[in-house]
Amino acid sequence: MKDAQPRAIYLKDYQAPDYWIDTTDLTFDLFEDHALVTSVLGVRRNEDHGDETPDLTLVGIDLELVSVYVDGSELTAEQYILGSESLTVPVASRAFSLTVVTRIRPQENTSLEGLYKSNGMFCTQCEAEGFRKITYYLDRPDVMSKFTTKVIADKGRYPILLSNGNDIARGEFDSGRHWITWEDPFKKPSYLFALVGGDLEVVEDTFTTMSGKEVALRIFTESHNIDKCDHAMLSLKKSMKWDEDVYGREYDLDIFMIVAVDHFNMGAMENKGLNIFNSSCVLASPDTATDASYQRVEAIVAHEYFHNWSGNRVTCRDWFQLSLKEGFTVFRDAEFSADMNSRGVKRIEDATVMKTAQFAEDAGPMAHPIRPQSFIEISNFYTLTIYEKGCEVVRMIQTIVGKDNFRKGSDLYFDRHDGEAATCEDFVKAMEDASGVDLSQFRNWYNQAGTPVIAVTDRFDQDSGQYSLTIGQSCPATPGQDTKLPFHIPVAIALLDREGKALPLNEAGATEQLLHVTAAEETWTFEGLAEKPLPSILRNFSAPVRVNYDYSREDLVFLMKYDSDGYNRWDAGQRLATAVIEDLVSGLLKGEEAEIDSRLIEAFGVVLADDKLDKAVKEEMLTLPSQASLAEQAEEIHPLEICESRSRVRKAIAAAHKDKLLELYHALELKGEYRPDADDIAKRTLRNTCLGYLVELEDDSLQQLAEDQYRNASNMTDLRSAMSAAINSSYQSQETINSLLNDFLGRYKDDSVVMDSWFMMQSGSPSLGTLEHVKALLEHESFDRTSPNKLRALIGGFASGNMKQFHSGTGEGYEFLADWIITLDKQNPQTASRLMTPLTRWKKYEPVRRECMRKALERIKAVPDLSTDIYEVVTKSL
Ligand code: 7MF
Ligand code: ZN
Repeated sequence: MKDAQPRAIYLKDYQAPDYWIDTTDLTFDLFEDHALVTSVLGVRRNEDHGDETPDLTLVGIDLELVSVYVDGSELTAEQYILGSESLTVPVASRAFSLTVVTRIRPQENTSLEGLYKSNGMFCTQCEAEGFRKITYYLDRPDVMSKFTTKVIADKGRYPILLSNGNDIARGEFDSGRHWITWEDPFKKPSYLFALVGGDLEVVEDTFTTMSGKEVALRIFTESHNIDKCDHAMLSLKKSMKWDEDVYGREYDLDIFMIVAVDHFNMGAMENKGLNIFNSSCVLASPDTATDASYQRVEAIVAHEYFHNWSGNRVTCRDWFQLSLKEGFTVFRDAEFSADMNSRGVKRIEDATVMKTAQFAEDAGPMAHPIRPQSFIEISNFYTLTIYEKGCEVVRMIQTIVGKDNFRKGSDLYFDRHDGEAATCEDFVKAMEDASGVDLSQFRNWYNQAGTPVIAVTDRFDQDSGQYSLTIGQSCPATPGQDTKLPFHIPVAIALLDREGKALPLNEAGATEQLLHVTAAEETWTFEGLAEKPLPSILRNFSAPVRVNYDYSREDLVFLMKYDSDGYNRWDAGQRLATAVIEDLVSGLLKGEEAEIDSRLIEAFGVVLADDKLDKAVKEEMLTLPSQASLAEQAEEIHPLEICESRSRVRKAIAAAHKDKLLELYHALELKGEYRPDADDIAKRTLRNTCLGYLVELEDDSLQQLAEDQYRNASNMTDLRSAMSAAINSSYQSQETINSLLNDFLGRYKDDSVVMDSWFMMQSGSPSLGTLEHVKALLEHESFDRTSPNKLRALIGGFASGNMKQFHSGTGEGYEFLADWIITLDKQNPQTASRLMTPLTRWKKYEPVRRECMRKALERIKAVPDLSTDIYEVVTKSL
C-alpha cells in the first residue's frame, strides 16, 4: 500500500540522520525465483543529536521481511514495527549491530530499480532510491558506509559475480554453487552500491596511474558482444589520463569494471569501481555504431569515470544537491570531449541542447532551479536543468573566476570534502575562497528557475565617437517563483567594424570583453569609434540566457560571414533561418504561401562555398534549426505549419545549390578503413548532410544516390544516413524503402542496440511513421516492451521525434501515448514518466491540440494508484 497522496519533501526540512551506519556487510543468496539478502549493519548514534537513543527507522520497498536481530538476538514481531515502506526497531545502546534478512524477487522486478534480471543476468540500479528495494536501510546519500558484499549463486549459470571494490575471497559448495566476497575500502552511500551476476565475457587492459600504480580495467558483456568493447576501453584510458592531466585526479582502487546491460532505465551509472552501462552506451564497432554513437560512448565512459571524484569521493549530502555532482561532471565530460574532438562543434551541440530542450523545460510546468527547493519523486529531477544548465552554471563560474582560479577552486573543493557528502554551497564557497572573487549574487543561479532574457540596445554618437550598449535583464515567472532577483550574468562581447574586424576594446588590444551584467539594467560605453559597430553578443554562449537584440537580416548575414566567434557565427545563421521559416509559418496561418527570403538561400551558398571553414562547423551551419527549436521559439505552436515551412526551405536550399551539394558529396567520399576521428567524422557528417538535402529534390538520379550509398556503405554512419535519407524523402519509392528496411532487418535482427535505430528511424519519419505504422511495429518480433531502449525508440521516437504524425491534428497520437503511459506506469514508472514529457508542453500549442493534450493528461490523472513519478508530472502539468 502506498500513501493516498504522495507528499512533497523540502530542502528547508533537511536534517542529519539520527544514526550512522559505519559498516554494511551484505550476503546475497541468488536463486531462480528469489534472492535472500542478509544485511549486517554497524550502527552508531549521531553524536550531534544528543544522548537519548530514539527508535531507528529504516526504509524498504517491496521487501519480504524474514528476520531481524539486534546484537545477535532475534527480535519477535512485537519488538519491531513493520510499516508499508519502513521497519522501525527499538534502540538501547549508542552503538549496535543490526541484522536484517529479507527476501526479494529480482525476476519479477520490472521497474529496473534495485536488484533485477536482464537477459538472464542479475544486475542492480540504486540511484537515487533503489537500494531500499534490496534491503531495509538508511537509503540517503549522507549516510556513508564501508560495504562488504558476499554473492552466492549457481556457478554454471552465474560464473561471474561482481560487486564494488576488490574481490578478497572466493569458494565453492558441493551443490554447484559458488561465492565471491568483495570489499570496498571507501565509504559510500547506498546509491553507489552495485552487484552483477551472470555468464559474461571480459575484455581486459591496464592503466598505470600518475603515481605508478597499475589498475586492472575490465569490461564485461554477453559473449556475442565482446568484440564491440575496444572503443569503450580506449575511451576509459583516455579519460583516466585526462583527469590526471587536467584536474590532477588519480584513480584510487586496484580495479575498475564496466558491465553492459540491455535493460537499463538510463545511460549509465557510476557505482564505485563497478560502473553499469546501458549496452547502447558501451558497444561500438564500425558496422554497428554511427560516428555519433562512437562519440556518445566516449563521452559517457568519461562522465561515469569522472564521477569517481565528482560524485563518489565527494558525494551529495541530499538529493537537492544533485547538480553538485551532475552539473560538475557534465562540465568535466564536456571539456574532455572538446579536447578529444572539435571544441567549436561541441559548444554548438551543447548550446543547441540548452536552447531547444532545456529552455523549453525552464518554460514548462516542471521548471525548477538547478538546486530544487522541493520534489515529490526525485527520479523526475534527473533533468536537462540539473545536468545541462548545471554544467553551464559551473562553466560560468570558470568564466568569472578564470581558468587558473577554477582549478585552484576544484583542488580546494576535493581536498576539503574528500570522503564527505557535500552541498552546492560547499562548491561555490571553495571557488570563492580559492579565487577571492565574490560570488554572492552569482548564487541566485542555484535558487531561481527560468531562463533569463537579456535585452540589448545600443547608441552611437558620431560627433563624440561614443558607442554605448545598454543591457537589461529579466526572468519570466516559473511555478512558485513569480518575481526574481537579478542574476550575475557573464556576457562576452565583441564589436565588429564594417569590414567585419573585431575592434580593440582596451589598451592591450583585446578584441573580446566580458561584461558582468548584475543590475536590472546597465550601460557600458566605448570611446573613440569611427563608425557604428555591430555587436557580437554572448560569444561562445557565455551564459544560458536568451538574447534580444534587433539584428536586421543583413546584420545576421554579415555575422555569418565575419564573426570570429564560431558559436556566434553559427547562431547568426540559426537566427536568420528561424526568422525566414517564421515568415512562412505566419503566411500559412493567413492562408498564404509567403516567399522565402532569398538572403537565407544566398547565405547558405556562401557557407557551402567557403573552403576555409572547418568541415564540422560548416555542417552545423548548413543545418536548419530543428522543428523542436522552432517550436520552442514560437509564441504558439502550429506543428504542421512548422514542419511544412521548414521542409519548404530545405527544398529551396537544395534546388538552389544542387550542383555545389553534389560536388561536395562526391569530393568528400572517404576511402579506406573506418576511423572515428574528428577529421573523418566531419567529412562523413558533412557529406551525409549534403545527401539529406539532395534527396529533397524530385530527381530519380538523386534518389538513386541514397539507395546506392546504402548498398555500398562500409560503415554504420553511411548506412544509416542513407536509410534515413531514403525514408524521409518524399520522392523515394515505397518499394525501395521497404527493400532497404528489410535488408537492414536481415542484417541486424540479432543486434538489439542496432535494432533500436531501426525502430527509431521509422517512428521518427514524417511520411512512414504514421500512428498505424508505429502500432504495427509494436507487434514486431524484435520489439520488447520490457526494454526502455525499445520503448524510447518506438514510442519516444514517435512522440518527441515525429512532430508531423504525433501532432497530426486528430489527437489520436496523444491518446496512444496516454494509453502507453498508463500501462507502463505499472511496469516501469521511471520510463513512463520520461515518455510523458511531450504532453507536459500542452499549454504552448494552438487551441485545438492544446485541448486534446489536456484531455489526455486528465485521463492519466484519473487512473487510481498512480506512481509518484507520474502523479507528480501529471498534477504539476495540469
Ligand atoms: C552523460 O548521471 C551525461 C548524463 C544517473 C543516470 C548518468 O551518471 C549518471 C547517473 C541520467 C541521465 C543522464 C545521465 C545519467 C543518468 C548522463 C550520462 C552520461 N548518476 Br537519469
Ligand atoms: Zn552523472
